[in-house]
Amino acid sequence: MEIETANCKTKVSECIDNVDLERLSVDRPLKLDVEITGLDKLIEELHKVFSHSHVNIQDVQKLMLGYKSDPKDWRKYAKYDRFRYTRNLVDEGNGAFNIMILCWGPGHASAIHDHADSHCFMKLLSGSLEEVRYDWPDNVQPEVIKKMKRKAKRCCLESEDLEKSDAKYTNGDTGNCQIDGDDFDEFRENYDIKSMKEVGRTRMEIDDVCYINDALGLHRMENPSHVDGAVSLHLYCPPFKSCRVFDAHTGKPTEVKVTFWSMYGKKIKRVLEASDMVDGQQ
Ligand code: 2CO
Ligand code: FE2
Repeated sequence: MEIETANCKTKVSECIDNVDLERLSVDRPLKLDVEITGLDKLIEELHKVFSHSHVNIQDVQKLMLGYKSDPKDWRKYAKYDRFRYTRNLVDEGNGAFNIMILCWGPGHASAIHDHADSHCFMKLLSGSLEEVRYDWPDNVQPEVIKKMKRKAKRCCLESEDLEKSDAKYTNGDTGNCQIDGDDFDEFRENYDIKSMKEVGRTRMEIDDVCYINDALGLHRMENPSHVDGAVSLHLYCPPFKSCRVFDAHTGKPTEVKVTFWSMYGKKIKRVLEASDMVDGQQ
């Protein structure tokens, strides 16, 4: 099935029946056939797109590309912290998605993280950012891959035809269908101490748009400038309240809450919790 028909209104693991996941990464240049005049207009258009039950990934990307960053549109949301990047809620998208502006001070970076089975669209509004991609560590798997393995197992049991189990998405160590995703994680609960494997780097410039989901891997974002801030616009579908961060040296995952620094342009009063002590936002 073509990328154009991939539905990003659902969690990534819920669209695997219809989508060739390798094609979810849209590298080829998109034709720019829309011009969006202002951030409010972009949000209005996104609401229209997400009011349908089926949402094309490329349609969302095209809309985000069609908007040309103008600081007067987003300045009121751009609130920085001295120590780490901030997440500033702009729109709750009727619950189906959310839109936020992230502010990265000089040198600020995220931890390596997943996207909680959601679709993540990102557009650079100011400065520049580097995206560093990683493979999942051997001992941890995203929901989408677990689901594929369960599906492959069912398929094996039904037909006894190992060929059909799509070995690409089953981990070779499982001997194809012997152990399903959850058992497999338990089976290997002792971590292999291995550094996370970097698989690519992309420098984002103003108005660039990129997309990631858990099937495509993990990433960390970094503002490479020691002088300038950077501002990015993010759309997540569905919205999520926690995700996992990964230790770069061991691959060990930790579930962390994601929080907002401000909502609708107003700074949030924060109560310091133990979980705030986890290093960095995601
Ligand atoms: N996913 C991170 C966050 O929402 C930002 S990195 O870009 O996806 O905090
Ligand atoms: Fe991210």
